[in-house]
Amino acid sequence: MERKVEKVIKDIKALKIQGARNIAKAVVNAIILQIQKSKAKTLDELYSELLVVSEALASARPTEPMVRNAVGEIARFAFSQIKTGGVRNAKELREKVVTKEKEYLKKMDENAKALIEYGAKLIPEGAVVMTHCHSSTVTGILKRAAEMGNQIEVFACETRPRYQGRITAKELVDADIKVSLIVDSAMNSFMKKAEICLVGADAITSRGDLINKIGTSTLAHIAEMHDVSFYSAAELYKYSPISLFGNLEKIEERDSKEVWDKPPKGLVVRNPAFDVTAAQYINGYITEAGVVPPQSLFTIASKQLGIEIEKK
Ligand code: RUB
Repeated sequence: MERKVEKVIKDIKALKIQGARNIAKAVVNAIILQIQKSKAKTLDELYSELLVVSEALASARPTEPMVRNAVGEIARFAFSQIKTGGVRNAKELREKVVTKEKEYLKKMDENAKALIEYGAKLIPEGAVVMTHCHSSTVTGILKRAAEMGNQIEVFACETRPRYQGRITAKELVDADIKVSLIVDSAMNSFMKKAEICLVGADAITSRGDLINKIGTSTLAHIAEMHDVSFYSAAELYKYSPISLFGNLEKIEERDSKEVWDKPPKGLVVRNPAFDVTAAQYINGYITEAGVVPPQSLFTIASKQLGIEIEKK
């Protein structure tokens, strides 16, 4: 494997690259790099190399369907090109895979742009917005809302143990948006001031449940108690097709040292990275296809991903 690709895997594991979109983009770019540098001489060799690198990149963080959807799509594309004679040799496959991956990146950007417009319009004038962790999609929406003249105020939860909320706070301060960083346990106190909650998404199940940074479900439950609307900004590629077939999305459990590096002997420290927010707490998903209720996401996303339910 290319050194730079190994470095991408290391950086994803260490959260130097974080957030589902950033991870998916890094993965697609890493595949482009690997394939461009590939010395494979035959179609089989190149296809195997693509599968090996895809598997290594996709397993760097387990709870990331956006990555799995991206690598799955390119592997299926390469396979069909080989099987239908769309390519005659490794050179042609290399070129087609790279072109397809570049188109994928472009599509991701277009999706994000469309989604951000819908999200920005959804935020009430001068609203106080609560958010959690760091989602590039959410900060994109907040910055666009401010750009449109909406004088929003944001409360960002710090998001222990890795404090990704600080990334959000810094990004918003740099964009001249009024923002306060709060400890996670202050969620309830500040929810009273909020009009809307906006979080990102790592995975969405066929039931419309949301998997996002640990603490998201707490935020959603508190929002419900205070009658504050709760939205998740998620490209349709975050939909997890495996959930349709009864497979639970695996919740990543990270190194306990992130919570306490030298705990007393015998103490068990748990560190799940994500939690599940039931669809009933979610007013809507802000997607590139518009703001959709959790119950419809499965249908819309399946169409986009080309998933067909078998008719028996
Ligand atoms: C990040 C996180 C984000 C989603 C969405 O967790 O939970 O809300 O990934 O981000 P981590 P985006 O920091 O552990 O990766 O909208 O950028 O895809």
